[in-house]
Amino acid sequence: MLVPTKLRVNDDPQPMGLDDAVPSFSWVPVSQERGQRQSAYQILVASAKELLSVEKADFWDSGRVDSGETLFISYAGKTLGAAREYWWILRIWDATGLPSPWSSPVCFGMGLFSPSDWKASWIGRGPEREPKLEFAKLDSAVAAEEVHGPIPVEEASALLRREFLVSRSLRRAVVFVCGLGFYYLYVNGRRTGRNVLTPSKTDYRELALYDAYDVTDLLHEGANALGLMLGNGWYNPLKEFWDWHMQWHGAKRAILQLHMEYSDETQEVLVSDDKWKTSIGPVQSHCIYGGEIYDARLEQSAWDMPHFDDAAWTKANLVEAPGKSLHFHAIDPIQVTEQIRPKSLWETEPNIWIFDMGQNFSGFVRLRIKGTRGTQIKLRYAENIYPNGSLDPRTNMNARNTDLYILKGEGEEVFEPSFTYHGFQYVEISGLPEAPTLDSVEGLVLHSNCRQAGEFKCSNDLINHIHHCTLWSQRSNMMGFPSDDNQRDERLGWMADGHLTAEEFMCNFDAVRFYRKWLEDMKHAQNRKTGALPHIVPRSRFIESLVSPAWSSAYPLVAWYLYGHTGDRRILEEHYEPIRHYVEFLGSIAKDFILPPDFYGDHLSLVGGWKRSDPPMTSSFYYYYDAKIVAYMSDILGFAADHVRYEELASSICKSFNRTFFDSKLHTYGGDTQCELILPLLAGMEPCGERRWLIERLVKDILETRGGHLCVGILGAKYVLDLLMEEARNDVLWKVVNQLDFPGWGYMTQGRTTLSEAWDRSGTNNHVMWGHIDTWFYRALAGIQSAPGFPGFKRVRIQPYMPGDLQWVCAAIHTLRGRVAVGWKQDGDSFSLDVTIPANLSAELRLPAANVRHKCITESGNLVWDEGFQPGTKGVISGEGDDTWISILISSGVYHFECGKNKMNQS
Ligand code: RAM
Repeated sequence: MLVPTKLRVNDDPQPMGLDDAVPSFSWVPVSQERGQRQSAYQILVASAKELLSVEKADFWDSGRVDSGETLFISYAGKTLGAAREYWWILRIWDATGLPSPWSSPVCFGMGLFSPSDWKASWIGRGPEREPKLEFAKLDSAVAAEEVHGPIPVEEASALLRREFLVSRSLRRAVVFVCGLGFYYLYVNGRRTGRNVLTPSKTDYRELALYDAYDVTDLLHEGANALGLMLGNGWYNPLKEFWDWHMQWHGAKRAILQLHMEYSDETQEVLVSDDKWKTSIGPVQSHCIYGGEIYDARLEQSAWDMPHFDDAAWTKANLVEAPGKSLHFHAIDPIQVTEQIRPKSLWETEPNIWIFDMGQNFSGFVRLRIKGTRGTQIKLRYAENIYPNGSLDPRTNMNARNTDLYILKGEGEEVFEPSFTYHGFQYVEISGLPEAPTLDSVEGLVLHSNCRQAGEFKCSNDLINHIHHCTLWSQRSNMMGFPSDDNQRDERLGWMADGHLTAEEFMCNFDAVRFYRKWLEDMKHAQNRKTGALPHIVPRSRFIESLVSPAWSSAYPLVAWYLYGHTGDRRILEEHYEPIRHYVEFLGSIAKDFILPPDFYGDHLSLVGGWKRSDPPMTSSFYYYYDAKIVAYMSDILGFAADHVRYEELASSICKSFNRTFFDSKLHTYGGDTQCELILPLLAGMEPCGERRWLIERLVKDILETRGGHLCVGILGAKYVLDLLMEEARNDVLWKVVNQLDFPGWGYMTQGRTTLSEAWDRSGTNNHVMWGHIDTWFYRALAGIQSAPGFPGFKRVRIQPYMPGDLQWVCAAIHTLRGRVAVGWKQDGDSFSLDVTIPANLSAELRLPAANVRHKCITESGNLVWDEGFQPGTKGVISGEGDDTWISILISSGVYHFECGKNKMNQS
């Protein structure tokens, strides 16, 4: 039997606040038996749990739909109401026509779809109107001050409160809220949800995001109170970081709407308006880069409870909306995902203590402390220590990463900052009333809480270490958008860092909502007139004169990767036009299909004598790659004319590219560097007949000239992995990956717990942009791939590369269609392979012929391949030369293969 599990609406297991009138439904069918396929499904949607039956479902009964599809089934029932709650169930039929039982009911809550659904006003402490500049200048608050005079920035957190009466029995209450930069919402003194630094950063001029919480259980009949605490976040930063790092958008502000449905079927809506009152909070100063000053003496106890005396508070001001639109926060929110106990602790000077957390991460520590009122405790965070054990904050650059806590002196006090985060391994604490212990602090790991989707382990410690470092760099840099680093005064959505690691992210985490949000950010960031895209997203600053397709092409690339990972056509539909427009923009600045040099080029390359934008081919390579992506997209979407047009464009770019960069006498590209070979070969741009030779040239340079080392920057380092894997030269990558000396992943991660910014370990200790190596671990060493032509793992390919000196690999990817797992072990001449393929899917197993030569393969005891005994077995030999494999087709299920000497043959 086949049973549906993991029911999701819009990729969310329990959404609350959807502002999509046509949500989509997905599930994962599971079965104990092999080869089970779904043949049909039926979905019911109702306005109440009790109505979930075929006779009663009042919103949608899809009827029995003959289809094997399990993802993104669009809602097609009655119009869903704003702020309403719905329930759904599902049953599926297997290939024999046997239906599953109905699933358990799952709830989904709708949000506020249109501006008219919002009855609330934006409120805050700032002036009603603030200097608004015309588009071109809006990114410069410094310029704004020149025109309008000084702009005040309130450094303290803002408190907003409102009391109200619940007059009768409540059936359901849901609140929709956005507070900028960040907010915490309290209901009758209790914090709602676990989100921190919420909502995720956007370009606020365009878009802000609201959260939704079911607060039914927090309210009661009688007097109730709502409290909001607002922090500056990315919205209202301190002046010292204007304009490049952080852009000023206005004073803190919030909007809130509470929908109450009573048991007697009546409804009431409470909104943010000028009936709210405001004060400042105990957070005296705060900034993402700077840190936080918290004066516990200024806490106003019970300010978020009813009957609090707010006579000294002032009326909240009605203020302008921050930007054009307000949408549901449809991305995994930033939350504390793990707690870490410090590894060691020492005193560097009298009463200056250093805690070593043993791991570099994003977040902060929670400090437990007792002391007299007014005592000041300082916490400084950094990635490094000096040889003498004292804190080395140099990689923080201009970010102070310092928190200050002032005690109120009332028993044990607990401090963790509210509106900042730090990238660190060490925290220095001074001012403590007595010597601390390891229990005085715990580390709180903070990031967008995307479910971990990858598992990887193998018998090689170095590879496990690189995987560990990649995973932690990735976790440190998922902050509502992919950030470059987590400690210095950047932490920005640098687009190359994001696209170079997107596929690694998709192996390791459930990436769908995260990247869908980032793609929306990119759409908003585009210059609608010219089609140009910035280098950093989200960000309300755009310097159009700096052209960097290597960064801006994150838009086409990430859309394409996400489509490949999910098979979700809507991604293409939603982003096709702006991506096409971007390619047109590139065309408008090209001369004879060649672009001016990329602003950054192969960033942090090791090629001596290169300047920042080298190699010169970088931008034109991306122009070609992007045009190709548009050609693929248009083909899938059925835009035939566009398909022809962009294929032709790609071919014109390619010709011009080779005329400009290919040296037909020396038979190589540009200066014959690794990167200049990798880029065109990856895209298949090389002139006819040159491929083998160029690949050999690249391999020779890596293996012979450089003794198994790369000589590339961040672009080359990603694409060399994809290229050589495609070319079945995993042996070369195996050499590269196992190097311990400079330059290599082994060198950059030695003694560290995250990936360094540069091959030579300079810059920060935590940049994720080299992390694509992890994708190679999953795709090559474990061999888990989505079969080409079957986006979204609709069909799986398992093709492990088993180097002689690797004993075992154990890995899995939780795809949207279920968990694909591979474990292999080799011992001398024989190996075993365990494979799990989710129900409803099939897979092609490809085993390198070299590993199975003169051997036989059994599956759970049955012969499936025997070189001497081919007839009747399932394996087929394919490929050519060194790249030959035995191909075995399998359906879903759990398999155990053994490969060894031709025992059967001999018996
Ligand atoms: C650095 C960032 C980032 C990179 C840009 C070009 O400052 O940290 O990693 O993309 O520069």
